[in-house]
Amino acid sequence: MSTLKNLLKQKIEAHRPRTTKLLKEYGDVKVGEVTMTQAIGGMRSIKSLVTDISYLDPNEGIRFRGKTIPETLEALPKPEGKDYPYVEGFWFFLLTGEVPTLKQTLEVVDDFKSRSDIPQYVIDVLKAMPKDSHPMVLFSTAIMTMQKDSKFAKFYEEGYNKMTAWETMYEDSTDLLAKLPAIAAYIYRMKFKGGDQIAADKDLDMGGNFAHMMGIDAPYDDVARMYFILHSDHESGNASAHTTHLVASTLSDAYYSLSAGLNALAGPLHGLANQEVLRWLQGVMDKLDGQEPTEEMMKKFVWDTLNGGQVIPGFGHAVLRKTDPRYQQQREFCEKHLPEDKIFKYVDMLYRVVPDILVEQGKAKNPWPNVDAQSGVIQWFYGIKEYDFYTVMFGVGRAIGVLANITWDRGLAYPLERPKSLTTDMLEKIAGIK
Ligand code: HAX
Repeated sequence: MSTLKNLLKQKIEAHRPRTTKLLKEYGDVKVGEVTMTQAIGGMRSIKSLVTDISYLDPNEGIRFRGKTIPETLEALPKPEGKDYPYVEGFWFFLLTGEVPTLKQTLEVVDDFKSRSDIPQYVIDVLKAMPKDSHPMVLFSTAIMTMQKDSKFAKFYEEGYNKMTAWETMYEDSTDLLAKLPAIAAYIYRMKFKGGDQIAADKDLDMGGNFAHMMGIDAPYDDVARMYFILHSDHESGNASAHTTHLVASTLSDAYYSLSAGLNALAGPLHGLANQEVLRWLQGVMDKLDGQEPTEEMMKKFVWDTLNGGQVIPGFGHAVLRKTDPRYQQQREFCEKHLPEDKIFKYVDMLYRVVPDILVEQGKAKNPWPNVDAQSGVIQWFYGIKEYDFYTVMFGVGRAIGVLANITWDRGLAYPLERPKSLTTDMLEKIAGIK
């Protein structure tokens, strides 16, 4: 058994009694209450999910295993001469809560390499898909295609055991993660580079290899490492994480679950927002016909968008009430590597004008930028101008978080998810108006 799997086994076994005690001895203790607004309004903030992998504070932003983003990036081992850590070490950290040594990290790097080949049938299916399929459809389909190889599904068929079920979930999750960067790069080059594929370089780590297969030079390898880590996990309630968890709770395997989660990520209010930011900005630039927008012009575009009944992509959040630290991290990268970039300047201008306008409009509870406001700019700068690919890269990152979560879901034997619904009549009776 690998060091990571062995440590994970110890962690899961040590954690189980905590969950069992809470359930058996404190099962009736109230965690919170549900208001009418929450029942009708998308279950905002109802405390009904449990994860120890990350926690999202409305003001501070995300902590992975108790560490802020800067602390996480600082603590994890990095490839020599690089600014951002190995994604493989981050996977170890999310799963176990322990910062791996370089040796432990390199063991995961090797494990990923041994699992990273994409089956030929996946390529055949991708090539057979309609040419105008969205990259997220291709990505999600590629994952579904591989379900036939699920070790968890086989384990279930051959005699399921609740205590060891996490092991095959972990195996499926690792198989998937190891393959996702190559699948994503394949989709990109098939769809946008005339099918001119670049073979993986088995000497490189996950981030380095992704950059290599995309055909983009350094420091894009660091962009990939940063991007995958920043987009990985945002606790359990966001649509992609929640969907993955919900599907996994039916004892579906990691392939079905992740594919479903990615379909949720593909919505414009969620992961697709990063392509929408660039699309919106392109619209602004087209209207200006090459002219540099002033702040006054930008304000007008923002108001026009709001008055047209649309949201400003990249701003607002269901939980956060301050600027997203994932936005800040990417902004710092831009300041270092692309301070003079035209689109970065526009995005920065948006940062100056949008919050005040959203406050003046008085609807959005959080007027500040989220992760998606900044991420497209970096991709555009390094040559990925096909913005409908951006959510696929978000998806590779998000997979790290949701797969770690469903492995733990199995480890702690979380049950089938099944909230209760009411009718409008019943709500009216509860409100005392009927
Ligand atoms: N522009 C305009 N209006 C906005 C807004 C924005 N950026 N953000 C929120 N609002 C509006 C909402 O549409 C809502 O209006 P109605 O009352 O007319 O329905 C009102 O403000 C209250 O919304 P809220 O409670 O502040 O926000 P929600 O929890 O309902 O939604 C969203 C959170 C992220 C979906 C929302 O802020 C939004 O649509 N933002 C733009 C899209 C975006 O950037 N999505 C990516 C979010 C990060 C993420 O998940 N990435 O994957």
